[in-house]
Amino acid sequence: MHKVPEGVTLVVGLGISGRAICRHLDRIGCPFMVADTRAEPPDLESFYHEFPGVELRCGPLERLDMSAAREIILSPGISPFVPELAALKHAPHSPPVIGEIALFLRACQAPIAAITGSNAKSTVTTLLGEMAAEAGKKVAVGGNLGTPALDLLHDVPDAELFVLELSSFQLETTPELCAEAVAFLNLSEDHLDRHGDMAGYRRAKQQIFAGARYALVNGEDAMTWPDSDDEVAQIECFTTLPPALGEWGIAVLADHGVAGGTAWLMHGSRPLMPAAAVRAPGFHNQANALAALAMGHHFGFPLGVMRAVLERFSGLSHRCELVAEEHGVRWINDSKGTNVGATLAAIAGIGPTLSGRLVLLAGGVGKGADFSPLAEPLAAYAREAIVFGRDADQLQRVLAPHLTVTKVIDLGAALRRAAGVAQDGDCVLLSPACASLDQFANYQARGEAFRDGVIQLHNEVAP
Ligand code: UMA
Ligand code: ADP
Repeated sequence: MHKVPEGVTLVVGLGISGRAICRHLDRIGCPFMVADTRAEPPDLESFYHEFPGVELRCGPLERLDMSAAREIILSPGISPFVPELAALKHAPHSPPVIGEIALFLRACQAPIAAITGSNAKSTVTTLLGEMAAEAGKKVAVGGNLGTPALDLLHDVPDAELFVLELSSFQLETTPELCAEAVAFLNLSEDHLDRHGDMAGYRRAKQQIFAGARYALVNGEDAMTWPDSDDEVAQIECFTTLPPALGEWGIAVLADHGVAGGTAWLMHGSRPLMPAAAVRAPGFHNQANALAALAMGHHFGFPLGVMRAVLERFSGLSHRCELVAEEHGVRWINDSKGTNVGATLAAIAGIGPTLSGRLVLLAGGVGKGADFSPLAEPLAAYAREAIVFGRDADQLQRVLAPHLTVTKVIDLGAALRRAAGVAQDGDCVLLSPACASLDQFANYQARGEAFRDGVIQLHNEVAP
């Protein structure tokens, strides 16, 4: 068995975060070595180039004696509950095990705004980051989205505010975040293969509240509320319903001459902006806008500045993104719909707007989720579901009693089938409700394959 040398910090994981951990340790002059449980982690060559002379051990952790390490720092993709790491907790004099965000906190000097939830994290993080920049703040935006938190310390050394998207994996290994403001946006099934069950998944996300001064939670989703009020100094909630005093919500205000009135985003009884002025499409993006407004308000950003951001931000790539509209059929890329909750939001957002029906493309790695909540909305709005990837059989079993389901081998075959069945007024929607990793490098690669495939299909049929 190989032994981690006495007093050396062990970095576990050689992905994006692992490399950011290494760069940080390098900068602060802390000796470290790296382990990755995979036999061949990706892009080894660039690691050796960036960190010449740093020891790397690949393969199962059981082959590594970690007991003499000074500290063990985990990447988010590796669970602190794997037996080799869990065992350390009970051994006397064993090294502390922390995650990359806990390491970040030791060096971070500026306030933190942290955002978690099963869906909408990236959208709200981006919106809040843009609001901060527009309000003249020197802001660093990243975490689970874009630049890893530790790299932000180096890239934006004079940051006045860190806006961080944090996943359950990152929060699980962060005991005391102590953020200035946090948002827990929603909770639906995801990552059950890692956390075991919903209780474990929620427990990890609840760590966001530890020591927070201000917390924003979802008034319509009690799973996002903290278990104990003691953890947070001030709590507010957002909702898509008319708000009570102090809440952030949506209300229809009477208009002279307009039947039914106009929907407004509100703070209590104060109208903030017409809901239709939020440029990102769909009702769910109005909820996201409210969350960003509430967080921005806490930091004192002017309403005019925040409105300007919401009026111009059209949404991130791979989230309900219109790729093409040909022969009356819309082709929408929602490759970031990697869980059932996101796909439900896409169906609810797009289905009612169509003169035709949805053709849903779904499948990949289901992460232990229950697909049955998809059946009812698909029966209401879909012409057909075309399923592919590792958990296609499971999707087919759950959906087939409710609508036509066709199983195909991959996304390319799904696109060809969709082109054959879609009719005028329909929308072909890639919103897989699954991770992509069985057939693609990541969700971006899946979304790009969809976009390229759609363009190719249209070139083939063009006269
Ligand atoms: N892995 C091993 N053995 C190891 C280390 C990792 O098998 O020793 C596997 C993991 O199980 C995982 C993959 O390698 O399947 C990547 O893990 P990682 O910790 O190296 O991941 P990074 O490349 O550092 O990327 C992570 C986030 N990925 C995960 O948490 C799985 C990225 O979010 C994030 O952008 C990046 O850090 C920077 O912070 C991606 C993601 O899918 C978008 N996140 C999940 C989500 O949003 O649902 C949580
Ligand atoms: P995350 O970073 O949490 O994955 P994103 O902003 O990247 O969040 O969006 C992920 C998926 O969730 C996309 O498919 C998007 O269309 C969908 N989505 C966005 N906002 C919401 C919401 N408020 N509720 C449910 N799904 C949403």
